[in-house]
Amino acid sequence: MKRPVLVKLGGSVITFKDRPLAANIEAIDRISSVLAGVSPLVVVHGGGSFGHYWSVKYDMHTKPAAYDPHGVSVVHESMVALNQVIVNSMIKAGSNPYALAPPVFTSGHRPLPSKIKEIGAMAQAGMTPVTYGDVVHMGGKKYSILSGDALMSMLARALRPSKVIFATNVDGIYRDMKAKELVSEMRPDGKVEFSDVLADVTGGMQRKVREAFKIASLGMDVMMVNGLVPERIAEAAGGKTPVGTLVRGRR
Ligand code: IP8
Repeated sequence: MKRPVLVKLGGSVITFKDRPLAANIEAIDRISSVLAGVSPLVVVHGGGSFGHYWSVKYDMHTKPAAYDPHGVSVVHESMVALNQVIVNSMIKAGSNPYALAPPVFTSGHRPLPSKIKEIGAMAQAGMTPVTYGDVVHMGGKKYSILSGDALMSMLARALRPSKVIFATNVDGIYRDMKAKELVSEMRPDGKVEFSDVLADVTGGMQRKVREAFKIASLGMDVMMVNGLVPERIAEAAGGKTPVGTLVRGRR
């Protein structure tokens, strides 16, 4: 059995973060072409100017609370809409994507192990499960934003992918933000400077790095690459080390 590749497409790659509800179709299509050559594969995507735009408008966060129910609908539907763009692009590129909203395999923020196993089985059988950050029910009137980065850790823990790739709109982790000095390799306990990094509703780059460290601590290598140069995703998926930051899995 070949272990799957797990890829997160960050919102900064698949949408224009400074323009509400604007998908970066060109970037999505280019990434889809690359992903069509990767199998088995599981894809997670972020919210960018869809989910994050509405989460800010409705003041919704990762903290479980009784948020405006209308906001819950709007945020969720915006993610479904973005997911449709991605899935349709993947179909056009020749992949067999299968969209799964997080509540199919989670209860609140907790994984449903038998359901995640099915995701693995689907990937083995030639489908590409595609899930995304979303707003999820936490019980009663409470809801919470579950980020795609948190889903990455959850899926990595259960599926033990051969490669874990985070695609963002930057080349990787920088040692020094001002000098833009890229860290090509680091351990999950390495120091990272965050001062200049803007956080979004779910924590932006800081959360990504935290989740990458978590996954690396479980023994898997994590590659952070620039998704606007999709060949780097292909190289990382194919076992090469492209321009980017490799967070070495703890052995
Ligand atoms: O972009 C959050 O997912 P992320 C999705 O992976 C929403 O943090 C609904 C804001």
